This record gives sequence, structure tokens and C-alpha cells, in this order.
Amino acid sequence: MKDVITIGDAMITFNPSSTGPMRFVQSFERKVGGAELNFAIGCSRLGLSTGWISRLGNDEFGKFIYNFVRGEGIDVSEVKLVNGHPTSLNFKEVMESGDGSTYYYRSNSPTLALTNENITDSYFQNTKLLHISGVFPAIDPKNVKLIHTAISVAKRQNLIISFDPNIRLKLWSKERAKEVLLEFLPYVDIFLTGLEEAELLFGTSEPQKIIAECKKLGISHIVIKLGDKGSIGYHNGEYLEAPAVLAKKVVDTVGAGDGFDAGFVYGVLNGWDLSKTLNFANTIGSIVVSVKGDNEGLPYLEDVLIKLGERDFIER
Ligand code: KDG
Repeated sequence: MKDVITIGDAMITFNPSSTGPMRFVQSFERKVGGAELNFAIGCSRLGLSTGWISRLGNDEFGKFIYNFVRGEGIDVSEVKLVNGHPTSLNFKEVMESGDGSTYYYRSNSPTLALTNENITDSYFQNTKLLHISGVFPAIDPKNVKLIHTAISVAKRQNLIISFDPNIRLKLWSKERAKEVLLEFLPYVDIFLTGLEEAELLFGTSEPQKIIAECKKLGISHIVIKLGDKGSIGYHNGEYLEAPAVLAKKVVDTVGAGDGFDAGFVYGVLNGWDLSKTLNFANTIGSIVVSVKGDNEGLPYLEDVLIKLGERDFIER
């Protein structure tokens, strides 16, 4: 019995130890990243029982990620180490201004070894929710097919489907992203999007119009993430603008969206109303941006309750 499962490609993320063009960077710090995995870590730290379907290279990095994920309390029974596909890598470049770029080495991702037969009814059975994101299908057309299979199995097993478009234009074109992602939307129950992503998909950045488009597709929970401006949510006729929970200092925004998604899903699975759920998810976003790293800042439930003022913080 699991609360949440997700499918994705994880990477070793190399963070530069100095700023400036990557070609001049001498050393990097080894971390772990991957949008869907960040989501899974976020869910697990909140106390949801979480499974991750993936493949990693049968190499040192793959073994490192496998143990890291297992250490986060995530079910890895559907994660295998495979030969012929090295573990994906992501090198980051950070400029003096704070602007950054990402250089992916994942075109031969180990997830290409996943087949439709690996997406099984037995793993989805007795699970409440499947989370999908636009990163995994962007890696290869084969992964698009796998997501369609996962959607069919999830529907057959009555799972809620949450979806974050997570559009990475280093992995595919705007046109291809739009074509593929729009095909998933009619099956989605919880849509968690950024404003720019929604604009790419629907050709408008007006929240009311985005919501109207999503309603036509039958999506039940519609959420637009606005970063430091909070979030907008729609559910069952209720439209809400939830103010941001401001971080004391923003040090790294990567992973904040994944943490938000985990928080929103947590609220829905606990039957909370829209206002409480958005505020909880916004709070997680603000915690994540205060910590450097793609998933290091994802909070445990206790941390969120402290930030919400529902638990005392005891310093010593
Ligand atoms: O959402 C954060 C992720 O994007 C990051 O951890 C790694 O770039 C990444 C990806 O493609 O998953």
C-alpha cells in the first residue's frame, strides 16, 4: 500500500565550486537531482509512503543514487541498475550575477531501458496517486509512450494523477513539448503549472483563461505556481489567490516547484481544503529556496509545521 508513485530519470548534479563559464571551473560538488525524484523525496519527508520507478546506470553513480534514494525511505523495488546506459549527469554553471545554465548528459539515460512491461498493475494497485512530470517524456519519445502506459494503468487502478509540465527546453522544442504534454492533460486530476509553462501550452498567461482551458479538459485541481508571488488555485468552483510565504533569504530556487507539488498532493490526500493546501505548499516552496541544492531543502513535516507556527521551534 503506497500513497504516491512517480516515474523519472535521476542525475548526478555537479555544482561548480566557483562562478563563471563552466569551461574554467576546476572542481564540482557531487549532488543528486531530477525533478520527479525531488518530488518523491518531498513526499517521503512529509511522511507519505512513496515509490519511484526508474533505471540507473550499473555504475558508481547509479549505486550512489540508489542508496541515496533508499536512504530517503523511498520504495526502490522498481528501480534497477542497468548496463549500457551510464547514469545521467547534469553540470551546472553559475555566473557572478547568479544566473545559471544547466548542461545535461542524459541522452542515453538509463530510463531508456524501461519497457511497457515494467509498468505493472501490481505496483499501481492499492496506491493513491501517480505523479508525472514533463521532464521524463522530454528525454526520449520512448518515455512518452511509457507515460501513456502509466496513465492507462493508473486509470485502471483508480489512482489520482497529478502532473507538473516542468518544461525543460534544453531537452525538447516548445512545439514538441506542447504537442506531447497537451495529450496527457485530459487524464490529469491535479495540474501544477508555472505561468510561463501554461502560456506555452494554452497561448495565454491570464490565470482565468488558463483555468477555463483546464476546466474544459475536466481537470479537478488547477494550480498556477507564481514563485515569490504565491500561487493560484481552483477546485470545485472555488478560485483562490494564496499569498507567498516569503523566505528570509532566497539562496537557490531549484527544486522549489517539486517541493510545492509534494505539499499540494499531501494536502489533497489528507482531504484539506484549497486554502490550507495552497498555504502548506507555498510554505514548502519558501523553505526549499532557503537552502542550496535541488532537494536538500525539502522539509520534513515537522519543519513545515514549525514554519506555519503550529509547532514550537526549540533551538537548544
Ligand atoms: O526541478 C528540479 C530539477 O529540474 C533538477 O533537480 C534537475 O534539471 C533537472 C531535471 O531535469 O530534472
